[in-house]
Amino acid sequence: MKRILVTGAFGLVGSDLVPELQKKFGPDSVVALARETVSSDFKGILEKGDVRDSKLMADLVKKHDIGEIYHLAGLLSAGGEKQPDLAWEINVDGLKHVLDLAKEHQLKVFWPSSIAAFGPSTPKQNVPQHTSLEPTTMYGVTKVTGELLCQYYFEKYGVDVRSLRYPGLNGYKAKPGDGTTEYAIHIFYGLVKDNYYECFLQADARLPMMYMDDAIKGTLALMAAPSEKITIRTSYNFAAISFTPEELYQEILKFAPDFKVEFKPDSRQKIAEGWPQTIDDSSARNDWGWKHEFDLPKMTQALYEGIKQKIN
Ligand code: AKB
Repeated sequence: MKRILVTGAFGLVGSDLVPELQKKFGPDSVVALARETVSSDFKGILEKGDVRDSKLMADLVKKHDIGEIYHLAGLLSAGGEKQPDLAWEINVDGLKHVLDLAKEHQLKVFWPSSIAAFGPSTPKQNVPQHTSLEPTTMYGVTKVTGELLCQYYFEKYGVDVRSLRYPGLNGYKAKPGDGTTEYAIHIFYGLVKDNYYECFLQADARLPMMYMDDAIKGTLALMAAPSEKITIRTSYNFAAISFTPEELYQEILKFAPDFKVEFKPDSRQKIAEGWPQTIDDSSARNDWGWKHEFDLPKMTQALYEGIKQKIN
């Protein structure tokens, strides 16, 4: 069997996806590519390098006889605003290298888009699959560009590339990245370490969110679906729950009544205001049977237990 390459293997999604892929296909079938961070307990095939290096990427595909790539490496919304040129290079040039390799070697590709592809002109509620995509962050611009590139490579070259517009994903295996929805992970570090958290979004900043186990399940289901079921080749709307920082805080207070949160919004609040609050993901549900399991209370418990165990 050909191997699977995962870029951004130790990021928020990669840290959960790589073990699942290893479990499903065997540890020898997965190659983890990291730029810098590698978790100390990692067991498996490891490569170090940068997705901007097209020669390195081509060499890896040949060396490991790669048949599939989960291309997760990327800068997030807040990080992208600090370094817009770097965001473009990693998020767009990196994806283009992967798609070119996919065209040459008939690789199957997963690439994540994001709710950041939406913007202020997108409806706030129940965003339909086909809608206005006018983001105001560089991260969002790279996601819209990436979606169109994916569709182009599918239409023109038959590349089997599949994508999901990830909402805010909440997991505990990796440290949260420099994003906007990531407050929903940081808050648990505040809880466990200091019993205090200063939130960088307003109390009422409602955003689409999902627990990581659901995201991994959905990602694997999309990749396993027969090609004829995939009707969207830009990126599927993908949703589970939506909540505000205040609602998450109230959920935590149920088991940690002394926990204190103060709301001191910074520049990330403006990013959040440009994104929708709820998403219509009926195409994903109808085409390949997407269904989420984790609601807010279940996600809160899982994150609390996971982060508590990690810190202690
Ligand atoms: C971010 O907030 O930048 C990311 C995302 C929604 O893609 N978590």
